[in-house]
Amino acid sequence: MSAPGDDDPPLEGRPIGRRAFFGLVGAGLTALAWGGSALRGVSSASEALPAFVRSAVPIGDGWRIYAVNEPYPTFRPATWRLRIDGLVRHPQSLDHVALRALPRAEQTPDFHCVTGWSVPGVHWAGVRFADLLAAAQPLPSARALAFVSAETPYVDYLTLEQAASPDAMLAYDMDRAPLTREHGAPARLVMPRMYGYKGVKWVQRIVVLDRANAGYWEQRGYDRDAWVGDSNGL
Ligand SMILES: Nc1nc2c(c(=O)[nH]1)N[C@H]1C(S)=C(S)[C@@H](COP(=O)(O)O)O[C@H]1N2
Ligand SMILES: [Mo]
Repeated sequence: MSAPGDDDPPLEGRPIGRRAFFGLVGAGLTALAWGGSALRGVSSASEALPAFVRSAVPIGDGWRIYAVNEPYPTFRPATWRLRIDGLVRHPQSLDHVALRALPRAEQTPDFHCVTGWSVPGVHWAGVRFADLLAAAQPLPSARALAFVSAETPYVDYLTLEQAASPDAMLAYDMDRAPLTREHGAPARLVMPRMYGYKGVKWVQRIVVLDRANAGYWEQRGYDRDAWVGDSNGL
């Protein structure tokens, strides 16, 4: 990560709409208003740069690509599976087709990295956690989710209450195209009101737990949970 910025993004809304996770019904979730759309292209110049250059410089449309253990994981559609296990009645193993067959959610929030850069109006499509976890049936003792990246050792956590917020999702499309490799293909966590480090890329496993732990950057000094506008920003 680059040096922390002095000008963190302004304070945004505090957590909203918390409600009992497993009481959510589809109608209640989908009735919530989501942002409008924004269609943005991928910078072709940045795509042509080798990965080691892209990780060091802005890639033209505002994004910096972060990884802690290169090379980036490779998505192989034939063999990729998303595992959902831990405190669940029915552990799941979803391929990318099954993931995309789940109820689809979309939103267009701004993206904020705690080091001071932001990308306005990023369109995401993916699956909300009530829908993603429905078949697994979390046990009554379940309180949190661990998001395990294929890029070890990157892991982060949400409480079930946080995961139930209407803008939390496992995203598979960014700006109306499948996630690119550097942005976390085929699935990444999106939690727009928290800083970007909560957004685990290359998610390959979700473990249902009885409590949340400190995530990768939280173990290295950043605030737990990191609501935008509310982090120490180091
Ligand atoms: N697996 C993994 N996920 C990650 C990171 C990382 O290094 N590895 N960096 C996080 C941070 S600090 C930010 S700001 C965003 C950046 O997203 P981008 O690389 O798609 O721009 O990814 C987050 N998710
Ligand atoms: Mo970040």
